[in-house]
Amino acid sequence: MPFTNAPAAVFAQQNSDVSYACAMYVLCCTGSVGGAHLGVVLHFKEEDRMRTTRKIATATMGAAAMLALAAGPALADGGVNANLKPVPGNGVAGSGTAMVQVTGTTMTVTMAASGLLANQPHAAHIHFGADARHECPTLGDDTNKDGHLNTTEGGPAYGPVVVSLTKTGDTSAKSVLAVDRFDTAPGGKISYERGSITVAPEVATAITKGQSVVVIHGVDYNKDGKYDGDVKSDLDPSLPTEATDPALCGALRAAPTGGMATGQGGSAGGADTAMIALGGAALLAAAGTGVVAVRRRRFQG
Ligand SMILES: [Cu+2]
Repeated sequence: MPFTNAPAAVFAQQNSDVSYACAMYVLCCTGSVGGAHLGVVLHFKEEDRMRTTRKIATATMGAAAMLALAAGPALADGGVNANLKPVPGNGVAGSGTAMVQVTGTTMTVTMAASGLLANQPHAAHIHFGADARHECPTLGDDTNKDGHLNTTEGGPAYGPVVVSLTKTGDTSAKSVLAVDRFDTAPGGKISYERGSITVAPEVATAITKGQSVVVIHGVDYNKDGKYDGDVKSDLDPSLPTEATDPALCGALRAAPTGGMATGQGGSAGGADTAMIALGGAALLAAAGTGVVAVRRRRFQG
């Protein structure tokens, strides 16, 4: 006994890997001590292993839970942006960008555009309708076939007004044509920023989900530098249709940079979380299999 135990004791002192020393001890003692002792050592090892596995599984599931919690608020808060492009048929050679940062039911809107009719009020809105296509209209929406798209014809694409991007005062749909409070595009350019715009929770959710559309209105079909013509506005018959027809349009989608992934990236994040959760389950399953295998060996042996 002293002869066989001595190397194991020395080895244990030299080695911080206790489990390896323990295995060495088992090897050294198997012959002299017998099967009973080996069974006890294996039992301890099995308990260690189960404890370690439980710790790993708990840590993994904890991480998954934390990721799930982190993913929760990201659905309510987030940034979306849009490239504003000419509405087909409406003769505007312009472009622009819009960004909306949503925090709860409050948001900040930043917008820049150029190529608009200069020095005339341009109504601008965020449109959303649950039944809309959440996109900009095409000439396929020109139901009266006059070659232009008025605001109503664009409705199936972008839905009704949910936010009026006024410079001052009310920002609700009530201000849809508050022409004295919209940007007048000096030099054909709009540079707009407004914070603390509040919306209904369902609107905030729709915007962060990438379902809303920015529309800047006001065109000049006859290129005479003003809103005029015989055709009346579909929104307000006291105005010419030039004053309200959509000029630039862009769907607000999840921002490609700044914390939020693209629309598809967002769901990929959810998949990652699910995969980690699955990994935890797989680990638990594997641990279960291992424990069963050890037990079988013990009972068979
Ligand atoms: Cu609009």
